[in-house]
Amino acid sequence: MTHRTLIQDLAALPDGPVTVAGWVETVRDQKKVQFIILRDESGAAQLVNPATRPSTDSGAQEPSEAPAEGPGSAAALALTESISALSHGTFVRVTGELKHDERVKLGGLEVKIGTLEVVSEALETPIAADSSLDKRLDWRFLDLRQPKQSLIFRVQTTFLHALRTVWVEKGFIEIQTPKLMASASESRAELFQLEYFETVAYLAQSPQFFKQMAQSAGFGGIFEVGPAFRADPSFTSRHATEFTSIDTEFSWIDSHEDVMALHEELLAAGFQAVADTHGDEIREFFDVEVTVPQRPFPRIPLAEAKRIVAEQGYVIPRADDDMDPEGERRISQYVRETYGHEFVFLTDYASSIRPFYHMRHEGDPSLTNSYDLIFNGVEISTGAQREHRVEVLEAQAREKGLEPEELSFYLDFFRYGVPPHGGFGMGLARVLMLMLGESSIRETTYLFRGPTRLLP
Ligand code: AMO
Repeated sequence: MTHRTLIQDLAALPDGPVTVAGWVETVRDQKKVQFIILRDESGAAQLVNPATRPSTDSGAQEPSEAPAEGPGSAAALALTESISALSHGTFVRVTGELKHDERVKLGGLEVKIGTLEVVSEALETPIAADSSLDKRLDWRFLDLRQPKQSLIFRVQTTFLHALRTVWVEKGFIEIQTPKLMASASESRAELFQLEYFETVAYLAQSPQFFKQMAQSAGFGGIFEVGPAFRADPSFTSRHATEFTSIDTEFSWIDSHEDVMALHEELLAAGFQAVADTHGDEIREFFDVEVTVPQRPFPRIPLAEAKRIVAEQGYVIPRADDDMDPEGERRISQYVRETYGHEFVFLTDYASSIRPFYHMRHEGDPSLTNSYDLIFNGVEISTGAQREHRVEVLEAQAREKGLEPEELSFYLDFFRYGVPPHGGFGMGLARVLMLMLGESSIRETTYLFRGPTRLLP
């Protein structure tokens, strides 16, 4: 392991010898002095070298007369030359003397370079600050070197860690469900099919069936953070063909109210951790204030939400009665103005627009015990109580045009005893996009996959 001090830790060290390593962000090569801004994963620092230039005087020193070390030495000359030749992005290892100096804008400290080792040289960067998003994605590894970009994934780490802490404290089990499946679990329309030896397989659209299986297995509560695939040909800012889904499912619920309560608890913990750990940096880089959502979040039945939006003069142009993105934006704005909240649960979706596995209202089968969670104008999640009575489940599947034979492995989960249960699925990149005020999940996905993007 290279012995090095992380740049963020320099501030706490006394003046003296240090080793730092990272990549060259800028070089300022002046006649008498050279400055390098060196960056590593933790921050940036200024390195300085008093330049030693080859003498152009006629009375130049003979090499034999040059001092063995220090200013004017052959080593000093070589160091100056190698700094002049540094290209942006080159990875270097530097030993030197740390000196705290309030006059240095960057962190109030500086490292006077003793030795500089070029570890890996960089070609000229193909992207610039004003490159298009598509070009930045082509060169994602270079794009991610910007502190603003890597902050997104540090925020993601903190967010997921906070969620995991809540689940683990509740005794939930983390599972990994297969991504190769023999059937669809959501809509057949968005299914990736692939050759699978003598048959075909499908990429999992969601862990839906397998997270429910864990309830049959008596696990009580489970969670999974894993990939989900949708053969969705759209190019919107919120759709990917592969995305990370945050899923949970748990037993002995009375209704979707219990699912929403866990959902609120998880999000409040996640936002609290992000605000505590990264609030200042997020303000600096994204100009956004991360606020911890108050619980309970507002809840509005879908029919009521549509009425509110219609009163504003917006008629949702959809035959299927669902909300559309503009409707989501408008209801979110209404909730912000009325309740001062960034989140809203839209509840009681019509059975006609929900999957067969959603439980329906006791006295009104036209409605389901389900919800969508809208955050700052965009749907981030769907949750529901599940139908656990096998004969009802079978009837609902048939009603949706599914053949119970196709689903027999899933229906079996309900034939051998299963507690009432529910859960939700939530798109990680969407949460991050909205939390950070970004305009697309392409920015908040490590490597975005869309209909025309399979690289890098
Ligand atoms: P749903 O299909 O609504 O529900 O998906 C849940 C959440 O996953 C995210 N999401 C997507 N993110 C990026 N690109 C996509 N193409 C995409 N599709 C979905 C969204 C969405 O809200 N099994 C249910 C969940 C459940 O009931 O537990 C399901 O998959 O944030």
